[in-house]
Amino acid sequence: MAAPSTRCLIGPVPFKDVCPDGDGDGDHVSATEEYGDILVSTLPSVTSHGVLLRQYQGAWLAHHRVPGVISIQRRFEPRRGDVLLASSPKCGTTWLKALCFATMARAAYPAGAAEHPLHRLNPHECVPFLDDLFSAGQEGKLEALPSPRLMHTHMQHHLLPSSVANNPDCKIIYVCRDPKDMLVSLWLFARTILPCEDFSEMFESACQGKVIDGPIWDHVAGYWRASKASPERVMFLRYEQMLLDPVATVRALAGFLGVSFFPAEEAAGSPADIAKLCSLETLKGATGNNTGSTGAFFKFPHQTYFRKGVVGDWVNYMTPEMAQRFDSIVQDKLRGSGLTF
Ligand code: PAP
Repeated sequence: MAAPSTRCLIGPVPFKDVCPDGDGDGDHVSATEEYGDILVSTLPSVTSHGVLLRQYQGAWLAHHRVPGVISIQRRFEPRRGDVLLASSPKCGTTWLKALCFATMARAAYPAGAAEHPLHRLNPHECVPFLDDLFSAGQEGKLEALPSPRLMHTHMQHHLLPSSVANNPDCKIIYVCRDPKDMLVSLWLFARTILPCEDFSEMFESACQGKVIDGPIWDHVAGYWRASKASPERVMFLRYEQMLLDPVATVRALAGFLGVSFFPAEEAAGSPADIAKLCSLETLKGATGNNTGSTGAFFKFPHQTYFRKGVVGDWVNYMTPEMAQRFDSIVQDKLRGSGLTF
């Protein structure tokens, strides 16, 4: 198969095909070097799920990502047509990346094709993660991507630079999930490679909002409000609803992105092909997800991004009392927003 970067004039193309690992841009000193010790070490800190978190502008960010977030706020240059995926960790990021990539790039890469990039690459290798990229000083890699670019962030909405948050030419797709399932998924994921505390300890931190990229309620509320204010620019998805009807989700994504399926594509079963290609079952079995790892700072094996993918697994890790307590905290924090879990 020809290298996609030379074969396609339009994006998105798999990020890893354009910027193989280790291919740093060399133009910038790393943001960590630039802001790291001066600013970040003065911020309030806590350690949760094996990660040192710093409180920056109200959000609990991984220590190593604070410089990246500052750098995004100062330097990110959006392009017309950019699409930014946003999520709190463990809420369906990997799935959303796969679905949007497959939907947007379907002309170049038909979902039913055996050589589709999602068979050989992890979705995180197809869609760049801005927070890590900027922290590592590798944001220049983004310039090599043809438009429209498809990118991802874990940043809360209020942290986004205005050039993105208020840009009529930049769309945002957000996915959220029952915060109880998110917490369980996060704990199980983190402990695969990090020195994690007991679940009950992480739970206590989370109740105070101290969880990576949290507070969770602020994360969802920010994008919820933005989607209510500008539904044509900010799409708000729920993991649970996506699971109920993945094919309808694919159609909704395509419609939001302005690339609705043509009748001929519908007749050929393109939305269903995309949903199947991006299903947990297919991705779990893909070559690219059974080898290698992802992450500029922590290297998580690709397999760790795929587990059960169900609703309500919290029941196996939380007592009914814990669940009730957490639910009421979240409900309280979201009161008046119109958003409930
Ligand atoms: P990330 O933020 O670190 O990228 P993210 O992809 O958001 O992680 O979350 C992983 C969760 O999504 C896992 O949930 P679980 O631990 O409750 O099982 C994972 O199983 C689930 N997941 C990954 N890919 C898919 C998919 N294709 N369909 C449905 N769920 C998925």
